[in-house]
Amino acid sequence: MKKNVIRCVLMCLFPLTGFSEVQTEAAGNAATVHHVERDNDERLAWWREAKFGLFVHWGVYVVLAGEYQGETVPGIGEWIQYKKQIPKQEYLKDYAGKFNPTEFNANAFVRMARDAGMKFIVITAKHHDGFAMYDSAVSAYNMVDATPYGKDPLKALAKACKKYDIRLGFYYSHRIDWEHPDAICDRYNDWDYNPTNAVFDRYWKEKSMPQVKELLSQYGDVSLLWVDMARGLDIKYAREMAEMARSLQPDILINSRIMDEGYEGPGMELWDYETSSDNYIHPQLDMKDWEAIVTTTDSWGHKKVDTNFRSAKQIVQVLVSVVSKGGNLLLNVGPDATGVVDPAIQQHLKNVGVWLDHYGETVYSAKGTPFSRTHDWGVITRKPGILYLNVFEWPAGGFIDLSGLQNKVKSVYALTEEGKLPLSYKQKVIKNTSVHHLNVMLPDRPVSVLNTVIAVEHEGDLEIDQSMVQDARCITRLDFFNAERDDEAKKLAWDFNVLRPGRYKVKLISSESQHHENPEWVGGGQSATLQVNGKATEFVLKQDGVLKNFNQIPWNYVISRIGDVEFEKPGDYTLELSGLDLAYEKYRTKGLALNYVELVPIEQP
Ligand code: H79
Repeated sequence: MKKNVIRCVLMCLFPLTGFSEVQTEAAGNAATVHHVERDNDERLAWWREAKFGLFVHWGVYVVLAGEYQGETVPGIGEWIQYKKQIPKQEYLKDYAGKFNPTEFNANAFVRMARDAGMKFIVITAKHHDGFAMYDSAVSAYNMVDATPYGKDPLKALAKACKKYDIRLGFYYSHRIDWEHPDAICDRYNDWDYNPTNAVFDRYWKEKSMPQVKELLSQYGDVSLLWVDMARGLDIKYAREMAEMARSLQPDILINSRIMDEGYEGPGMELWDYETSSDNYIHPQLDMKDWEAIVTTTDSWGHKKVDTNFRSAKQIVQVLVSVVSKGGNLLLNVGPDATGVVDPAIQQHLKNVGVWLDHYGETVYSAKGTPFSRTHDWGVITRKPGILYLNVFEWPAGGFIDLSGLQNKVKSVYALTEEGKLPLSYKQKVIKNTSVHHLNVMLPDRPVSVLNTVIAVEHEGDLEIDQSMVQDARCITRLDFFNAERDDEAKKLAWDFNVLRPGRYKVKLISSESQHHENPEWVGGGQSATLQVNGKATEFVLKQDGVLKNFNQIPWNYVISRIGDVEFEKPGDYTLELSGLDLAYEKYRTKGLALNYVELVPIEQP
């Protein structure tokens, strides 16, 4: 049995009938991140402060813009050549041959990122199609030699980045290349090429390595080498590329996709931080050095029909959610064939930037939440001596309860455009325990339509008692990653301490699967057992509602009512779920992706 228990207490501001002993042990965190010695604190320092960067997917595919021979092609736009098996010669002549982004303005582009509050840009220098978006002497399949544009947009971008003090990184598809006959590997170009005489090593030596060398020696300082889809790539290649990159740009950062996602073994120290799965935000809290990559539409590369724009509010919520989990956000835009980002996205980014101007201290240089649990009203970030409560759901009672902050609070205020707005608060120790409890009266209404930030300044070094799991509305969350798990027996258990007896509704909140193209709720219809202190009830999992999910756009949370429970008197209880087919693997796509169980008090008549 995996021992990973959280002790928690159900309580409320309303009259309590009693308290019992609370054990104060910190919850473990089921994060699957590998802590390899990576002597990289110095070069990561800027990245840990920056928090927010712009990802840019731009290539020949935007000339097709998601349409081929009069048909709209579903799915991510930059894969259109692969999906429609477009021959290399046709791709070159009909699409590269018509790529003329005369409206591309590198200065304006970098200003857009800067004004959105972003500190770095990562642009596709070569995506899987193999087309170099710069002036490459290695292959004529490039922007200068093969398009009517005839210029090197990355040169202009590098110059503009320097001018505006924005760091630059290059995305380079190191393994997949649909142009090169020797790049035979998983998802290769099997419509033009026959693998019989192909030698991957030749592609590697003739194109992949030399092009990365060009990018890292002809564009000034390059802060990031962003590689993708290593799947099956021999570790010797990853090592060779990382070593070359560091020899040319000693301070460069390399993301984890330089090697197989699941790879464990010698060489793991070659990358600096972990990129999570596309459009996937880890459920775990405060992980070490990771990055979420998130689209602003449903595609990375521009598509005509792709107008499902993320709002400024969604972007801000994703950003602070990622920061609350210790990560950085790399937010993608896809310029079109003229070189321009959709004005709607530009407007949203501008609004995000204005918000960050006023509230950025909850983001820049901030660390993840110190709590081992999530909160139902929003997310927490922190800096030395200060916690930031980012309030997504305005609590009905007009206050926030926060238990477990053991330090003496010095002041509580809302950040506003006019400065600090002091808020009244009370701090006390919960009876018969050593757990501190903070009650903050919120302003009458949200201060910001995008995200209101409440700062809690405290004395001394932060000390958290993880034993409480409750919030202002007595709703109790039992997070998946805090459960005691027995995967073989399909059992999850949480021990907690009930202060306020009564009847509670039990809701199970899970996510739709992260499959990008058609989100799907996996796990409905299964029957399982809910057990509280030995009293078991069966339930069948069904969808009783959905919650818009600010964490894992574009997948919803699904709510399932699984029963009611009664806590007759104060004391220790165990809640157990058994028989559920759960998704346990890292990205949690096979089975039910359980996020948390919620206990919601049923008002007594
Ligand atoms: O660059 C963006 C994507 O193009 C790239 N990573 C981000 C940052 C990416 N590479 N691979 N994938 C994403 C996932 C691959 C999905 C696939 Fe398919 C499933 C490829 C073939 C089957 C999606 C569906 C694309 C074609 C069909």
